[in-house]
Amino acid sequence: MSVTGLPAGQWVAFHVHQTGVCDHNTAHDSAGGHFNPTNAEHGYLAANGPHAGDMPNQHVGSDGKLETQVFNTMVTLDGGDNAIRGKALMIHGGKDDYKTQPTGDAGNRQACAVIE
Ligand SMILES: [Cu+2]
Repeated sequence: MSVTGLPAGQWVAFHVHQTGVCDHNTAHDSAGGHFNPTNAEHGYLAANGPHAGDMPNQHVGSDGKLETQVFNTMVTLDGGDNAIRGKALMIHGGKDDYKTQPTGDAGNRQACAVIE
């Protein structure tokens, strides 16, 4: 994945959100909450977490560019309750603290894309 124009030089949260609708005019609220087919708590540090859509924070370069590969074993592309095709990938303006419910206190929604 390669994304440009992000908040430069900082950690940002990265999640799968449950609805594959990215509406920049409403700050991507259209994408709903985190993808969470097992009704878990949010975060790697939560006793009953994480959400299937939780993924590690990512670091954006000083040029505002993020290039990364993330392997999430809690989801599949197609088939089953944990399939994410048609859901949304979201990058936030702040980092995920891996424990605050239900969002990790990750800040606003900077970038959104539908998984095809
Ligand atoms: Cu998110």
